[in-house]
Amino acid sequence: MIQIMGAGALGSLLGALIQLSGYDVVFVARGEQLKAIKKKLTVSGLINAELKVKAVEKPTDAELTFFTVKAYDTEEAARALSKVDPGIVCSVQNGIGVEDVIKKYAEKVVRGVTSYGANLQDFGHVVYAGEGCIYLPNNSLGREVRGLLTNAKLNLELVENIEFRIWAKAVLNSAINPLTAICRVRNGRIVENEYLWGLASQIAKEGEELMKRLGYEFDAVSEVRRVAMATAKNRSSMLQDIEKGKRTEIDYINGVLIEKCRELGLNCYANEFVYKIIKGLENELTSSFTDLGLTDT
Ligand code: KPL
Repeated sequence: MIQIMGAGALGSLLGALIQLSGYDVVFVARGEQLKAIKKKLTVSGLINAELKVKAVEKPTDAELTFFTVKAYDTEEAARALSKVDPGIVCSVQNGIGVEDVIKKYAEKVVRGVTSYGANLQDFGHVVYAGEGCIYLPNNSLGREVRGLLTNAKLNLELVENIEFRIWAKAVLNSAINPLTAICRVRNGRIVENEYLWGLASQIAKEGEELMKRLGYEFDAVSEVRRVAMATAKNRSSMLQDIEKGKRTEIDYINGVLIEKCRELGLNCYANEFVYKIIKGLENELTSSFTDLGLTDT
């Protein structure tokens, strides 16, 4: 059994792709999303499918659990997993440090990074916006995950430099996500709109400097441009959160970068600027938080 812990946009897409490959999948969700996928899960975009899925509120035993809850839900979801035998827990979340929280509650934890693009169009309806890859560390757990999914139509790649990829993804997210969320634009506009590109490049440069200090060479400005254009039509996960009036993952992306920059005495003004705007928006939009449920990354 393959389990999806947090069947929001990304989780639902991964679960659907795995189930369509013939695997037994259980989707753990909450609230409206749970209600909807109990009836059916619709996938549109790069593929069109309607699936009858096994949808539950509480996690169950599994051989492999994909952990796709929002970064801020990590502790609560990991605690829930500790009540069952989740098998290998594979986090493909956004943000830095989430795997350390899961490790407090689960024995076999592996941190991956994904570039799959998914948007939740409506509860129970995920749009497969971009084919991507799940990068896993080339260690015994990473290899085990790949072994369990050999027949799945899912791009899985074992890499030697997963730490680099985690930081690189966070830097990409730090430049694309807040600006798309603040200006309510799709990813491509970050490059096409010269004012936004000026800011995005500044944020990227701060991330690049930080990564250099951590020992990683990363051409962040070019990569932000490439990823924003490759996902031009995508609405970033932070934009989707803001549009739904939900909390965002800013603390686990720009927040962590800012903390690390301050620790190392590096400039991070552009990151601080967008961080404060997103926190301000969160305060306004979510002053009546009703749903802090398990959602997608
Ligand atoms: O990871 C993403 C996100 O939206 O969280 C990007 C790469 C920006 C794609 O939308």
